[in-house]
Amino acid sequence: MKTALLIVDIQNDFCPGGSLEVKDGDTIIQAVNELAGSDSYDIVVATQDWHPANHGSFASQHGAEPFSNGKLDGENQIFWPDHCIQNSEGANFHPDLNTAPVKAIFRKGMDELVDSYSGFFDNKRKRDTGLRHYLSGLGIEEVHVCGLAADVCVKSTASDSLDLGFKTILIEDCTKAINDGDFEKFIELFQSKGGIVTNKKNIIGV
Ligand code: VGL
Ligand code: ZN
Repeated sequence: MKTALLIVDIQNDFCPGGSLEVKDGDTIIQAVNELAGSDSYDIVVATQDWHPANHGSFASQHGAEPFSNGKLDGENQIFWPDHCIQNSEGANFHPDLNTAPVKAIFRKGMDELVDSYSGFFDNKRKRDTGLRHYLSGLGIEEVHVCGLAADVCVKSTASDSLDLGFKTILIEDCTKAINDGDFEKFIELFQSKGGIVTNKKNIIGV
C-alpha cells in the first residue's frame, strides 16, 4: 500500500518560546526527522498554519482573553493568542525540523473568517486545501500523522483522513498535546472508528 507521512504544523509558535507553545513540543522533532528520513514512505508532506495578522481566531481581534470561548462568523471558536502570522518567524518551521524530505507544503488558516485545524478542510468544511486529491492522485491509500498540536490540528487532520477513507495511523510518540485529556478522549474515538495508534518504533524499528 502506498503510504504518506503527514507532518502537521511543526512551527516555532507551537514550540517552547512560541506564542501558542505546546509544552515539550520540540521534543518530538528528532523522532519526526527519523520517520521522515526513513524508507517507510512514498511521500512526505507538511502542513503550515498560515494566518493573516487580523485572523478571527485571535483573541486580540475580539478584545477577549486568549483561550476563552467565543464565536467566529456564527461558529464556536476558541480564541487563541496571535500565532503563525504569515511570513513571521513564529510561522516558520522549527529550525530542527529537517524539511529536506518534505515534497509539498499545504497551508491553512488564510481566510480570516474561519479557522482551519485540519490539513484537509477548514473548520466549516467549505474549502478543501487540495491535500486529499494530491494524495489520492499519487495513489496513496495509507496516511501516517504526526506533529503539533495533538489535541487540535493533529486530531482534526487524522480524523478527516479517516473519514476520507485513508487507512490512518497516528504516531503517538511523534505528537504532543496542549491538553492531554482532550487527546486521550480523541484516541478512544479515533480507534473506535478504525484508526490505528502506534509508536515510531513499530514503523521504523527504532
Ligand atoms: C493549532 C490552535 C490554533 C495547531 C493551530 O496547529 O494545533 N492550534 N491553530
Ligand atoms: Zn491557528
